[in-house]
Amino acid sequence: MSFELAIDWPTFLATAWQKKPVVIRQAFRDFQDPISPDELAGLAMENEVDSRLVSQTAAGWQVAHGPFSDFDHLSESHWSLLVQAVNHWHPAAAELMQPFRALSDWRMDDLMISFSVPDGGVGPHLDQYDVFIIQGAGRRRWRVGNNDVVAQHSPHPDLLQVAPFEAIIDEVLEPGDLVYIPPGFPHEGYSLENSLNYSVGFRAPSGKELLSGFADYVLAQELGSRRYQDPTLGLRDNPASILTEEADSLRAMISGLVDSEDFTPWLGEFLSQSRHELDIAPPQPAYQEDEVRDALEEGTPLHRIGGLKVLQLASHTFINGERFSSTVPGFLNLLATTTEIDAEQLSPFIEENSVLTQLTGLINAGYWHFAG
Ligand code: AKG
Repeated sequence: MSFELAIDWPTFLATAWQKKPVVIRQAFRDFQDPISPDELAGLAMENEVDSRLVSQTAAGWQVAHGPFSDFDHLSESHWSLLVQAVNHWHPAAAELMQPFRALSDWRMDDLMISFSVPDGGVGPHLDQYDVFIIQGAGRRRWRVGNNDVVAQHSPHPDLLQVAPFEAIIDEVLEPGDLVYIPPGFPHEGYSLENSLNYSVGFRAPSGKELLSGFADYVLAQELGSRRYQDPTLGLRDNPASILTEEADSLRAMISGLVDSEDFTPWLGEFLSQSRHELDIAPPQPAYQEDEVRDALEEGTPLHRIGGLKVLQLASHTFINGERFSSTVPGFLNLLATTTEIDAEQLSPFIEENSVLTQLTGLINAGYWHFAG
């Protein structure tokens, strides 16, 4: 199943992206849910899948974390089941991410799917990332407030909410409608009936995440061992003072590392790591190169596993935190741009031994698999 998103991207980027929330009616015409509530519940029973059940009871807000063994105790209203990174585990649901690739793979986080019964929701909250919430089956009322500074509180240790807010958007979404919400805009969704919602999230790293990630790389690669030097040291009036030029030299030692040629490979490795567990299942037994060639010659397409990040920066390609290069122009570009590769697309490259070796390695790592 493929999804066609009716959106005018240039207008959306100029007027809404990171600026204001908007509702787009019938963004997906004749929307068909790629997953059923039962399948979603099944995923929430799996150990590897991150899921939670949020409910509102007479005793207040409750949160339970998956994996769940059953859902028999649930009432008919006031709860939502939320499953993260469904695109990693459910190929049909992952297709819903495709139209949003227009905004870049590196910013895309995951597809969170919620199933809510009447009055189900996680309460008023805000996120630190951009989200497109698509309405699947059922109808849900979405309220979105302005991005004034709003205090957050925890009605349950695992739930961060904001106080009631005045809505700038207050609409009931129907299947195929979408609401886009930039970071920091409070929002809440309440189901009018049993409903499915699909949240396509775009996450941006914070300065502290970047700094700490780069610091880990500096340590792992044993970079930055050169020590501060001061062969022109003079005498000073105040022995306690750190002179401005000394502080500047010390700062330059840090910025020099960031400005060095090590930054680019680190950035590619860092950004190509997925935040959520991947469904990596290396084939047993491993493929031999001639078996890969035979399968391709028979026309079997290759699928990339859901959520695997394949990014390109400068002359490098990064796959799941690892840097790759190839002497065959176009091969890694094909892997980066296409999530399903047919044998014909690979045919210009596959006669190269280095390509076959690299591709076989990636298949044996569990990153790509033959369809079927
Ligand atoms: C979000 O993705 O930010 C949401 O608020 C969705 C929550 C839900 O689907 O209940």
